Amino acid sequence: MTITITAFECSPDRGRGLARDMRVRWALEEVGQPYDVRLVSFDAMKAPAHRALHPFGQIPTYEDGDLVLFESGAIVFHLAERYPGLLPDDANARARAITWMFAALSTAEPPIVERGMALIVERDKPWYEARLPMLEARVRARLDELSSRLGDADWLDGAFSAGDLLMVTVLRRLSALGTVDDYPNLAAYVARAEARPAYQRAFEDQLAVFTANSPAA
Ligand code: GTB
Repeated sequence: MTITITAFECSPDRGRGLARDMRVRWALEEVGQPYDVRLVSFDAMKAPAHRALHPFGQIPTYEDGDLVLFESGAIVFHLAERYPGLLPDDANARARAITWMFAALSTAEPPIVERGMALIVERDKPWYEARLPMLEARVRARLDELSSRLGDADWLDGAFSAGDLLMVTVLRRLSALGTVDDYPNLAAYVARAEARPAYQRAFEDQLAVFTANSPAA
């Protein structure tokens, strides 16, 4: 049975690998599992057939035989548990890597997404300029802390793990703003992850979807 995930038919990120199917594609490449991608339109995402897979009508989803999952973090965790390559064998190191997965999604990602969403949906609102310094400060507080912890290490806790995979996808959400460039060790951390062959395969695959389906192609 081939694993099938869902992704945007035409991603609003224009192939920059920022939509959350990217982290699932990358994890699948890291663990060496082949997969199919079912592309969905915004309308299809909200239709009953897709909502049966994803209660919130979003991408990505994951299907493997009888197993249906949603939430990119849960999918990456499932892959990391089922296949070798994304979590250490040592029990304590594994627990720490899982901690970094949660840190990426529940501590680092919220202020970064909030900052990005403000740019997209609030830029023309009267409160945008007043709110911006607070949103920026929240993002930078997290980046200061993450940068301090990473120091000059390659990865967050020993070998590359699912924690790094998720953290890098979160940091990449800031790429249009250039904020991470103010933190040389975090910029190098993201570049190190992006140089991984598994990342590059995943990135090229999602970009190929955008290129094929965009009107300019
Ligand atoms: N918590 C869920 C998860 O991690 O899986 C969040 C899933 C989610 O937000 N999915 C988005 C979606 O389906 C796509 S990734 N949105 C459609 C909808 O809710 O109706 C979010 C995303 C969208 C666009 C960009 N971008 O353009 O840069 C980046 C990320």
